[in-house]
Formats: sequence, C-alpha cells, structure tokens
Amino acid sequence: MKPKFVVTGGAGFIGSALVRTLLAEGAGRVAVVDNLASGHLANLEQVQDHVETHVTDIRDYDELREIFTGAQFIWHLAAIPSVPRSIADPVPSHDVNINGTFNVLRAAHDAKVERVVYAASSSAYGDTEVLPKIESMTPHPKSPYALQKLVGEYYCNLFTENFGLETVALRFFNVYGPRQDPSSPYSGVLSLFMKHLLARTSPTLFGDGNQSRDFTYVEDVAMLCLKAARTPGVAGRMYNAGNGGRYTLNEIWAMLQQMEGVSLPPLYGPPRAGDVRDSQADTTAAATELGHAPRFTMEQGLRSTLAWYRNATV
Ligand code: UD2
Repeated sequence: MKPKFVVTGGAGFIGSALVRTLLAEGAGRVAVVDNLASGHLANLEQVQDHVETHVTDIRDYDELREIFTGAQFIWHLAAIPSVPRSIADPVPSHDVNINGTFNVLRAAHDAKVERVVYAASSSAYGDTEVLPKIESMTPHPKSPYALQKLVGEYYCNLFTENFGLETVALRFFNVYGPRQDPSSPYSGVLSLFMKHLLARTSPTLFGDGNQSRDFTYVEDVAMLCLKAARTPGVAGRMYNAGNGGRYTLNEIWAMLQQMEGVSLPPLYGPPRAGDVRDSQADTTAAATELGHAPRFTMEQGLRSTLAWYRNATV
C-alpha cells in the first residue's frame, strides 16, 4: 500500500498546490487538515476524489493524533499569515502559529510520523545589511508573525534534537500564483495586484514602492516541499525556499501594466509597520542539498497567475 501523506492548510493556496503536486507525483493517499479560516474547499475541487478532507483546527490534539496515525510525511502549512494582521490582532496568530505548530509536532511525534516539513517564513530574517539572505544569518524578526514563524522553526529543531522526530523547515519567500485569495486587506500583494489590474484600478503601494521581494512561484515551492520530505540526512535543518531573484513593487506593477497594455499609475500610502525593506534568498543550500530548481521566471509566473485570475471570479 502506498504511504499516507497529510497536508495541514491543504485547502489554502500553497497547500492545495502541494496536494496537486503530491498526487501528480504518484501519491496514493493524501489527507488535508484545514479549518477553512482562509482556505477554500474550491481550491481542491480538481482533486477532491483523491483527497480525504478534515475540517479540523490544528489546535485539536486528539483529532490530529488520529488523522496523523499511519502517515509517513506531514507538511505543516496551516497558519494565520500576514505581518500586518499579526500587529493589528496578535492573539489569534500567536495561538495558531505557535501553539498550533507545537500541537502538530507533538501529535506527529506521538503518531510516529517519519518526517514533518514546516512552512517557515523569510520574515524571520528581518532587515539584513547584506543580500541575498543566507540561512546562517542571525534572525531579526520585526513583527509578531515573523517571531511566531521563527519559534515554529526552533520547535521543529527541538523536536528533532530532543524527541527524534525528523523535521525540515523551509523559509518561504513571498509565494504567489493561482488561487491566492485577494479578498482581504491582508492578502499577498501580488494577488491584490492581479485584482486591481483586471478591474483596471490602481493599487496602493505602502511607502515608495521600492521595497523588494523574492517572489516565488507556488509550484516551485510545492516541488521543494516534496524534495524536503524525500531527501535523506537533512532532519533538523532549515532552508530558504525562494527563487533567488528580487523585484521592487514598482517594477512588478510596471511589468503587469505592460502585459495588459494599460496605464494605471499606482497610489502611494504610508509605509507599513513591521515591513521588511528588501528580501532575496540565497538558494545555494536548497539547490545543493535538496535539489531545488525553480522552473518559473518572474515573467512566466506572472503570466500564468494572470491567466488564472482572468478566468476566476475574484
Ligand atoms: C511576509 C514574508 C513572506 C510570507 C508572508 C506571509 C517578508 C519579506 N516576507 O510577506 O515570506 O511569510 O509574510 O504573510 O517578510 N504592500 C503594498 N500594498 C498592498 C499590500 C502590500 O504596498 O496593498 C506591500 C507591503 O507593504 C510589503 C509588500 O507589499 O512591502 C509585500 O507584502 P505582502 O503582505 O504581500 O507580504 P510580506 O512581504 O509582508
């Protein structure tokens, strides 16, 4: 019998991409744990016949323990994301991102799972003097969200060191792509850009728009998640999950306008509290140790994302 896999946050935009990747790569049984706080069952529509979906909160130990029993790998992506949300309302994100992650690790250990791959965040680096950001740098979290995600990494490492549960943490760098939900003010900036572009309205850039990000296409991240589970000898490690490039918001908005043949000058607002100025991943460790090989250039990723939004109701 094929091994069982579990994806927490599997109805989210990254989690559902991972579920599709696992199935495309031959997985037999995939279980999704999602409380649908920000995920949508519609994200799993194409694969629903091959997925066992549990509408469950990751803070529910008993439920997790049962779902995790018999699983080989767990990808823990469930979280309350967003830097500004964690500043505006820090209690829920603290509870889910720290206590929920602890609960996932405890249940995985008790259920004798082989390995947990954890979705960490590039926000843990904070502002660094040097780019690109490499795993050996001392973290400087600037927001509750960044700190919460870093605590999750430390817990992963401790579960490996103290309890023998294999874990691998991947610091996701601004993931974007189809199905990213643009409906909240806390939504990822590229999903908001897509919405504005297709509605022919101007987005608001916080600050001068020259902050930069290593925007990483969701399918590249999903493939790296799979490799992080399969690669032997990397338990307890943390890797950057980025593309290795860097674009400012002004540059991306200009590219998108050009693709659509429109002119929509952006609006500018005050800078956002807790915002990191520049972000770019050193991908050497992920490439050499996990075989990370991003396939999507920025332009390809933007084009396929735009094509999806054009056909979706947003
Ligand atoms: C952080 C992490 C990212 C991931 C994410 C999850 C960094 C560098 N990245 O993303 O890895 O964990 O959190 O939530 O910390 N912006 C605008 N206008 C808008 C919305 C956003 O200008 O309407 C700006 C925002 O101020 C920021 C950039 O766009 O400079 C990206 O914002 P975001 O919310 O998409 O993601 P970010 O970088 O906080």
